[in-house]
Amino acid sequence: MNMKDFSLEGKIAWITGASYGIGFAIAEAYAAAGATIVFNDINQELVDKGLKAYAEKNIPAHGYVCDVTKEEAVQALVAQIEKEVGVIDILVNNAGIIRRIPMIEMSAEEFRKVIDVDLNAPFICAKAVIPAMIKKGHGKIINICSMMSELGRETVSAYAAAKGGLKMLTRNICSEYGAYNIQCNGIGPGYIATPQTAPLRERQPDGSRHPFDQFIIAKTPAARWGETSDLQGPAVFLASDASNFVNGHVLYVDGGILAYIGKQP
Ligand code: NAP
Ligand code: GCO
Repeated sequence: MNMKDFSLEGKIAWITGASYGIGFAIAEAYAAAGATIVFNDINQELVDKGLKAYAEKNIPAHGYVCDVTKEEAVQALVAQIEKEVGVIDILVNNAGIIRRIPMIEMSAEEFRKVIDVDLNAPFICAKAVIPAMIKKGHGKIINICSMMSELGRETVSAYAAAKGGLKMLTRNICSEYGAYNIQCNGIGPGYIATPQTAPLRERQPDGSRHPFDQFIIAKTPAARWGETSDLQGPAVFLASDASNFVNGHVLYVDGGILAYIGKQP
């Protein structure tokens, strides 16, 4: 065992939707492990916000505007990255949205939008990078799954369907391209404190914790929300040579939620 197996020196990592949040934290860890960071976000304002944030961390990131649901735009972006930075070694499908709407009140269009970003886009981005990974003789694809890859809950039907599908897309990429030394795995974060979950953690008018906040604390053995930093080590492991025989796996980083019935009231 050589600890250099955990290094990302000389690798080019593209993390989608990584101007902030989980994607940004993963990119920060990859930079610390030696990778060159490429990220995209949906508009120039967010890309500029990300470039500023990376610069503040002394990370020379390459930022691009791209809506990952648009296949032609993604194909063009990958070609531009290969020309300007180099062939992508590591893809993290991080960009995602959620719409919390009771299913029978959700329009088909709203459902399709979540599926488009959270499931179709990871397919589009993986399809765009795999040919060059095959030529290069290696590649790492990491899909950011969710507790909702395993569990349902009220109001997140589209998101759960997408993240459940993303778990199976992860397994299928493993199955179809493992022979080319491409490893495709998932990370399943638990409940992490980011803008996406901010509405679930808002303090109540009386200053008390949000009921959902209290619920998650009771459902998590660690009795706390995750921080984006909790995902950094697992993400580096799955991007590194240390995980070259790990494929088709979803690594849950959830503080134990999936193992726990929940604290008695
Ligand atoms: P976030 O704070 O909402 O960040 C998501 C990022 O993706 C944002 O920068 C967002 O841009 C970008 N994005 C959305 N649609 C895009 C598109 N079509 N093209 C390009 N970029 C796009 O989310 P997060 O909490 O960091 O979560 C990141 C990933 O982890 C998501 O896939 C999420 O489902 C997953 N996850 C989160 C948690 C959690 O508890 N936070 C737990 C499990 C899994 P905008 O700001 O314009 O939307
Ligand atoms: C929700 C939350 C979750 C988290 C995450 C849990 O509304 O239930 O947003 O879905 O984002 O996916 O793993």
